[in-house]
Amino acid sequence: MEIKTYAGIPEELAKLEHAKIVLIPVPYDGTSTWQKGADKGPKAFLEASENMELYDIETDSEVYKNGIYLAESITMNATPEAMVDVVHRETKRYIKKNKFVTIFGGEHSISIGTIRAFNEMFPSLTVLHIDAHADLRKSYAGSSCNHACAVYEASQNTNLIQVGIRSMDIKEKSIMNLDKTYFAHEMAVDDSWMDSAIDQMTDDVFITFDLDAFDPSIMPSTGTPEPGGLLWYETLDFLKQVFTEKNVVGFDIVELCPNGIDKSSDFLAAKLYYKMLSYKFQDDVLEDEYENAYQDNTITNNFSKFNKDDDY
Ligand SMILES: [Mn+2]
Repeated sequence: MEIKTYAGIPEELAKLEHAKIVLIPVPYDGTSTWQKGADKGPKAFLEASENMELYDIETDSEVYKNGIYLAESITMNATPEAMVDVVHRETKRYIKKNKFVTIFGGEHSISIGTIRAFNEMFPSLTVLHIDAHADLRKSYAGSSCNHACAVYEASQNTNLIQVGIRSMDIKEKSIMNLDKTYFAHEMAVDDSWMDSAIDQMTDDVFITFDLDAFDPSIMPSTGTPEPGGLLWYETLDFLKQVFTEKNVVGFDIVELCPNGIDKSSDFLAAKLYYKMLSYKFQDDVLEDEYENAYQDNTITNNFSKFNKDDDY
């Protein structure tokens, strides 16, 4: 991948030692059942991010100034199990460095590795699973590391809360905890699901966000689009509450399956990622020494998506 820093941020802000945030791309698409292409997700996401303005109006912040380290992409694809092992190991390695670790897939099977890492590091973990699909199969197509099994392990050993679900196999009912499942058809007519879901969370929350949770009208670029999904502002409203009331310890975003014609989905994914970071760090005041160091730097000082000569 020719992209050197996340969103083209200055290199000083992209160094691992100073960055509070780590982004791990996982361009994996080994087990998807229908449309292929989630392996192209990270590249499309990073390209859209480069063309996004980095001041967030709503939080009045520039979260990239906390530093975002773009880790090397995880490209292991020998077997689904080998991929999950590497994702688990790398995610855990960066959590241990006290970074806020984020992962961009790739298909949803990568989350088996990310959740396993966070669950080992945070003893009473809630996994907030936002998705059109239940993903609760114990195994599928001969593997327990298939995308259809993304949160089976989490259902067994974390406090799993599922939001946006509108497609599943009848066999998954035996595994699903209905008290902690928010179905899309119920969410559409009653917005009390937000408070109810948050009430059921422990303090430490990991979010695994499958982009097909969104309505295909705003997010067509996913492998298995399902009608009746979440819209933009209700999703942000919910996420903002979760980030405000809980300690979100990390998140992954999966299943961007870009197409060559319509780029709007790539931009939605880029914006979603940046919004989630903005909510996470909105109350953090940047340390003076960082601010001062960067103010001395002419490159950073003039950093803008627009031409440096533009007047304001
Ligand atoms: Mn899904």
